Amino acid sequence: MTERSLVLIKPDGVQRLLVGRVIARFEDRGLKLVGLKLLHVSRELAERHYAIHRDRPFFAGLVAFITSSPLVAMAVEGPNAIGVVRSMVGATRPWEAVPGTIRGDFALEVAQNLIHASDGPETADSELSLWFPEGTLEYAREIDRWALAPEG
Ligand code: D4T
Repeated sequence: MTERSLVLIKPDGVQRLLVGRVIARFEDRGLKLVGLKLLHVSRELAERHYAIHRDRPFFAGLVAFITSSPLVAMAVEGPNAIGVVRSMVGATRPWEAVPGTIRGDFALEVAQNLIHASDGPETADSELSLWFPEGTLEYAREIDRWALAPEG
């Protein structure tokens, strides 16, 4: 099933010069980039994105962190993209993330865990509308006749 997922490379990823390497992992896997931008997030957008954590003790720190410096927002598409991306990202607590995952290879702290990815279809839909209100792209890639099963 073709899905779309929102991925954020958080400010620590941009500051640590890891943007290209993280994007390359998704490209290497075969996922299609259908949205990509660098932005300095407003407090309002950060609070809406993390609304589910509003009552958690780490909420204020989380919003402060994600608004502290630019981040990269991207939309990726592919078969079972939501689960595939989550498994590539690794566990929320980086010390539990398996080596080979993005957090398992590049992160140590939960507050600076480098990356966010949608955790289910409903979340993906609402996050994509929040971060890409202008919509995402549709286009064909020549490589897909080698990387993906034919439709139908
Ligand atoms: P995000 O949403 O950033 O992709 O992370 P996860 O989906 O993997 O995990 P989450 O929603 O449970 O956490 C959101 C965000 O909060 C930070 N955090 C989390 C924190 O600073 N302290 C904590 O104890 C937890 C659980 C890290 C990610």
